[in-house]
Amino acid sequence: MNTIDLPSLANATPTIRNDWTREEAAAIYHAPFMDLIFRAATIHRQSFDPNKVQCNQLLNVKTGGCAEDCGYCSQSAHHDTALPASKLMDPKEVIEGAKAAKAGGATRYCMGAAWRSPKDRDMAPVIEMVKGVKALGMEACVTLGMLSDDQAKQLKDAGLDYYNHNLDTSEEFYPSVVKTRTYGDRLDTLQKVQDAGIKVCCGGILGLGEKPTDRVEMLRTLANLPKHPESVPINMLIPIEGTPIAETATPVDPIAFVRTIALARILMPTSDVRLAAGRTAMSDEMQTLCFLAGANSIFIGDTLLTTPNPGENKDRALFDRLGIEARDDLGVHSHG
Ligand code: SAM
Ligand code: DTB
Ligand code: SF4
Repeated sequence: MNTIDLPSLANATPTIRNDWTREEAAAIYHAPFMDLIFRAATIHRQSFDPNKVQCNQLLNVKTGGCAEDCGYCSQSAHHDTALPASKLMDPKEVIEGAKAAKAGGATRYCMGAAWRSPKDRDMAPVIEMVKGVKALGMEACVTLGMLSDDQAKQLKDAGLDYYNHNLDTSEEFYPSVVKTRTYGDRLDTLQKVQDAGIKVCCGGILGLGEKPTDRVEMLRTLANLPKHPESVPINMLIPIEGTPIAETATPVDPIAFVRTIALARILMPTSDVRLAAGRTAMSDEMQTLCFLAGANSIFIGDTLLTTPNPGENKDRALFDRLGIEARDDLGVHSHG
């Protein structure tokens, strides 16, 4: 018996809603798997070419020593993870990294700094990085922690396209994951970023010990924001020795992971849904189901921030098996 509405293939207009109820979102997540995937794949095709995947590359521009206590993170100063802390990188080196990423097929360069929030003196070098990436014709994304309105405006003026700031899980479960800030702090920064006119990249992690309801509620919170985040990364926990969550976490059921991707696609039909961290531990078949369920974006390259990623050869082989191509957001090929 179908428990969710199956969309007509003829209906080519996605419906954008910001009023999803708990019950509606939960019913979609728990629907019979075949119905769920069919609905998500149909909605995916209304806005996207299902054979194209958007490619991002990450660089950690400031590693470790972070004042926040996120229970999953290798970079928190609260955990003993054997990751040496380093200073903010020289913008010139960062721009060299972006050039290499562009040559490797990335259209967006995402720069992460392990900060609770940037200090005012950090803004000039970060702005130089953003301008350098933009000068290469790439999209620029940064993730720097909490921002003030003025810092958001400075980043917008520098040409920043996206700001990444994840909710990670539900409001209810959040205090079990992070104690040094609140869900409200997170929502505040998201609002500042949206107000400054920067696109929002916001998603979460599965595998923290959360319940299915926490996954559903996180996505419902994102979908019920005044404006959907343009980019929604869904990470699978990479267990890091020395972090509290790695000690208690149990592996995520791949089918439940795919359900979460499908729910993100259905609730936010025109957003890019990213199959983010954790792909080294996923089979090709699991990643394929994620693409079928509406994931249309990945991180490419050998490393994420501090952990390994599948790398170019593996991803090229997977794309070839599936007939998937990198999405040409920069119009490189159309200009010959
Ligand atoms: N410091 C910034 C912040 O927290 O907003 C940005 C960097 S933080 C590393 C970005 C995101 O990476 C986190 O919100 C989380 O979703 C993801 N992440 C961090 N460590 C992870 C891990 N071990 N496994 C999977 N995802 C992880
Ligand atoms: C996101 O959601 N995932 C990325 C990016 N946004 C910044 C980071 C993944 C980090 C994985 C763990 C690591 O490499 O340290
Ligand atoms: Fe710091 Fe971000 Fe890691 Fe949290 S996830 S400890 S804020 S770097």
